[in-house]
Amino acid sequence: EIDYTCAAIDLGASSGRVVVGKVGDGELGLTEVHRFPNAPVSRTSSLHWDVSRLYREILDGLRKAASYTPSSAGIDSWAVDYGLLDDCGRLLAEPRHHRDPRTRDSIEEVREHVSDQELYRVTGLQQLPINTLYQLVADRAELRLDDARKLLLIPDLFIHWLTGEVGAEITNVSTTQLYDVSTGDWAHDLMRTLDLPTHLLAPLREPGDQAGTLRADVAERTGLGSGFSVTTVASHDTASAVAAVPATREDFAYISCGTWSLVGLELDSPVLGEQSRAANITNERGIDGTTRYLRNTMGLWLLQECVRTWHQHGWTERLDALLDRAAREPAFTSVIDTDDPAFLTPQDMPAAIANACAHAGEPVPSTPAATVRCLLESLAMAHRRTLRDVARLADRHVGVVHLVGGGSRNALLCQLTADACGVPVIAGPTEATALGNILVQARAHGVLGERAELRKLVAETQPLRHFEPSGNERAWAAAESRLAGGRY
Ligand code: ADP
Ligand code: LRH
Repeated sequence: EIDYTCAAIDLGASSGRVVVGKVGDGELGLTEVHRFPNAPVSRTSSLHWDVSRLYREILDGLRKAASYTPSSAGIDSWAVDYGLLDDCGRLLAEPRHHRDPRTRDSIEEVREHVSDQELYRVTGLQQLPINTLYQLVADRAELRLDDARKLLLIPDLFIHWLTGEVGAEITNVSTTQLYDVSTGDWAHDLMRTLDLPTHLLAPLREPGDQAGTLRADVAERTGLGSGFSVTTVASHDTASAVAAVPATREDFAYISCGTWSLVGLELDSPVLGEQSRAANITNERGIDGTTRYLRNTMGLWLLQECVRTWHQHGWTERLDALLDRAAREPAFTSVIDTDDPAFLTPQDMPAAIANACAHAGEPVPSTPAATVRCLLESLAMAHRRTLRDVARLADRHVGVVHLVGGGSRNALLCQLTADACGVPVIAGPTEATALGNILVQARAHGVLGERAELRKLVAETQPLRHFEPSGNERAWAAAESRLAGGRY
C-alpha cells in the first residue's frame, strides 16, 4: 500500500532528472519521468549554467509528473553555485559554473584578511576554489555587488521561480564557506571582515520545512494545480545521497560518486582540529543536524571529459565497451594524483592526464583504454587515501563502503575501490540522491521516522551489488608510495 507520492527534481552537474517516488510500508518505488543533459556553457572566457533551460526542463518534468498526482515536489542540485537577484528580482548576471576560472586569486585574497586556521575554525570547510565564498570575492571585480539584493543557491533559485518564496536551505548553505559550523547560522562576522554584503543572505530553511506553494502560472503550466506544495529537502545533492545510503550497520563510510566523488563519514558533530584542516577535509551538514565529514575528490569528471574529447575527435566507442577494455589493461601501469588542480577545467583531459603522467615519471598511456585504466585506478587511490584520512581523524573504524550515484554502475571502479580500500563495497543505488529527496519529503509528511528507517527501506527495496576486496594490499601500497610526493 502506497502512503505517499511525490516528485523529486535532482540536478546533477552532468544530468538532471525528474522522478516520481512512491513510499509505503516496505515499499519505495522510483519512476523517472524526465531526464536531460547538463553541462558547463562556455562564453569567451567564462563558464556558466544555462539556468533558463534548466528551469524549462524542470517545468516539463513536473508536467509529466503531474499525471501521477504527487502531493509535493522537492529540488536538490550540485552545491556552491548561485544566482544574484537585483531589486526587481531579476538575475544580475547569468550564474557562473564553479569551474569558472575567475576564482584563481581568491584564496590568496581571502588569506590577506583571514588566516586559513581561522577560516577553518569558523566554517569547517575544505579549501577549494569552487566554494561560494571564493566565487563571491571574485564577483566583486566584475559585478556591482551593491546592486544585488539576494544570493540564492541553485535549488533555492528554482524554488523562488516556482513559488515566489525566498530562502536558503541549510545543507547547501553549509557548502558555501559563508556558514558558521558552530552556530548553525550564516557567518555574518566572517562576511563583515571580508567586506561582503550580509544583506544578500536569505533566511535559513531546514530539510522538511515547507518552502511554499506554486505560483499561479506555474500551477497552470504544469497541471499540478494551485496549492501544490514544494517541500524543502536536503537540497545539496550529496546530503540527499547520504540520507539514502542503504547502510544497515554503524561502521559505514560512503562514496557519493558522480561528476565529483565525495568520500566520507556521517558524524554527530564536526571535526575542526588543525590536523583535519591540514588534511583538507570538510564538515558539511547532513539531515537531522548530522555532519558529513568528507573530502571532495575529482570524481568521474575525468572520465566524462576524456570521453567528450575523444568524441570531438570522431571516436564513437560505447562507455561499457571502453570500460571492458580498460578492465583488461595491465594493473598499476600509471598512477596519478587526481586531485591536482590541473584537472579542474582543462581544455583537453586526455592531454592533461598524459602530462601528469609524464611529470610524475609514470608511463604515458597511449590508448583510450590505457588512459581510462590509469584514471580509474587513480580515482580508487584517491578513495583509499581519503577513507584512511577521514577514519583516522574522526577516530572511526570503517567496515563497509557504500558507493552510490552514477559511479555505482561502473563495476571496474567499484572493484578497484574495494581493492584499494581493503573493505567490501556495496554499490548502489545509482539514484541515491533522488531517493534521498523523496524520503525526506515523505518523512516531512508524516510517513517514515528515524534516519535508520529511511536507510533500511532503501536497503530492502533497491538493487545493490557487492564487491569483495581482492586482497592485493601490497600492490596498492606500492603504487601509493609512487605518489608520495602527491598532495596528501
Ligand atoms: P552527477 O549527479 O554529478 O551529474 P551522476 O551521479 O549522474 O553524476 O553520475 C554520472 C556518471 O555516472 C557518469 O560520468 C558516468 O561515468 C557514470 N555512469 C553513468 N552510466 C553508466 C554506465 N552505464 N556504466 C558506467 N558508468 C556510468
Ligand atoms: C556533487 C557536488 C559536490 C560539490 C560539487 C560542486 O554534485 O554537490 O558535493 O562539492 O557538486
